Amino acid sequence: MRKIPLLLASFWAAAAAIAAERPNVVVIYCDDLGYGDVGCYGATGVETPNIDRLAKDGLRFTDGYCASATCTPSRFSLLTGKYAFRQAGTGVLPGDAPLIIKPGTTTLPSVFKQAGYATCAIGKWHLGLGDGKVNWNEDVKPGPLEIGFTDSFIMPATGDRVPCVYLSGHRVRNLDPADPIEVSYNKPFPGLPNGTDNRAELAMDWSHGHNMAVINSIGRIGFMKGGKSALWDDKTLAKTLAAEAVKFIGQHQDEPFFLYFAAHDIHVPRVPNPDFVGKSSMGPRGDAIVQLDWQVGQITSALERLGIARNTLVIFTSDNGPVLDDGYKDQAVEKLGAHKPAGPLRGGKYSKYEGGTRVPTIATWPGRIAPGTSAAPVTQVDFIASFAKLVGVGMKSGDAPDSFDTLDALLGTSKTGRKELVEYNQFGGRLALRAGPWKVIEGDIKRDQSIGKPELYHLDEDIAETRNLADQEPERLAGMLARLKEIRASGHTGR
Ligand code: NG6
Ligand code: CA
Repeated sequence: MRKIPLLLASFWAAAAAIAAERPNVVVIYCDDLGYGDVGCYGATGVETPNIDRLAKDGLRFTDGYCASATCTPSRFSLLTGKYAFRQAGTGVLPGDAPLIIKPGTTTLPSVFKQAGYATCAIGKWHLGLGDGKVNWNEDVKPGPLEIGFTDSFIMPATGDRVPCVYLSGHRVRNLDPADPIEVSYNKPFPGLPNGTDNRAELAMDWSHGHNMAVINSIGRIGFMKGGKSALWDDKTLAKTLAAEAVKFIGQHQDEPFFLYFAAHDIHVPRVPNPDFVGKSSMGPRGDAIVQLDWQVGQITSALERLGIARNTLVIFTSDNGPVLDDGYKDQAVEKLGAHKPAGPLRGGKYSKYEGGTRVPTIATWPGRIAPGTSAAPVTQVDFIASFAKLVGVGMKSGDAPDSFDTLDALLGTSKTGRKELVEYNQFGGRLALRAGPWKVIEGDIKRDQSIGKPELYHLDEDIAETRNLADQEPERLAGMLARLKEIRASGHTGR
């Protein structure tokens, strides 16, 4: 036998040991949950014991980021490791949009699949489906199953966008072929109620938008006809998704699995189950947080009951920052009280400030991640490269072009994290760059012309981004803006 140099041999042994761990990985991806919306991040007006327990047993990040201040681009980046500004058409999608991740792309689930994992997507999808006009009455594909998931149970877009049905694998669940589904985002179906003409009869009034189809007495975005037996029930949505998660975990308890649990909460329309109504002091938005916490409890207690909690890494985080009135009159503003949805941060969903993209981020892996708090900057764009490392899968050049392996920071063994990261707001195509404590925000851009002034903040001294230091630090400003230009032009940053 050829002699293997000692150093190399021990490197291989270490790599094998890491790959051999093969923990289950559960990503609990919340919708519109703000930095200050849960107990362990300072929430008042609502209690979140299950989420707080994850933080107590695991690592709570003070500087965890999603990739964008809205849903679709954040999810795109999470699943592909690519900044969404690099691909046109990755903004908030209508419910009839084609799939924006090309089958064959290396994705977060495909990495786990390659490592032999069962991989499942449950909940909100919002990344498009099909490759043209979808026929909801046939196999709906490509979708999650074509980009690396072995199982899926999804809502096609959002709770407020048609079609309001679940897709189990390729098929609309409970569809009666005699009552086929038609969807349109520009033309109403004659004779069906709409949110403007039938406003007085709505169970929840809208404040802006959400006046097209009326489904379950709630106005939605987009028009839909048929599929009556397949419609979801808003009140049981969370319970349905949690039950699917528990089912998947039970079925795969004896093999490694990756579960992407994309909760609908706390996105609009906020229609919590009667079990949770009135359980916060903040009306439906707060009650939806209680419902979200309950779902977390369903997942963690299933892991414990099956004796696999110690072999499971749970990551809890959100797709973008908080919003109060997002188009329905659900008292989110009126009943807010002292609660601060974005905690100390400025802005929220749709915003270029920290409230848009800095989100609760918790990693729990009993026995493997030491409990505590970490100030290492981490971002969801890095999940793919980091987990590829964790499960011992190599990636080709060009895969996940903005994803860095920051596994050590995610597991808490390094406090370094990202040296720089991009925060993206699809509105105006603005980018922000955080490097150490500094953050630069590009001026607004319209038709390739800069129409606003860039801003510069020192986040350690001014977490609320109240003092724009652009004029005081012209060189730093110029340097960071130049770096952003480079990041844009280079086509990749990570790998
Ligand atoms: C907006 C919707 C908002 C929400 C958002 C997407 C209106 C007036 N507003 O256009 O309600 O659906 O899109 O949210 O229709 S996200 O979390 O999926 O990005
Ligand atoms: Ca969202």
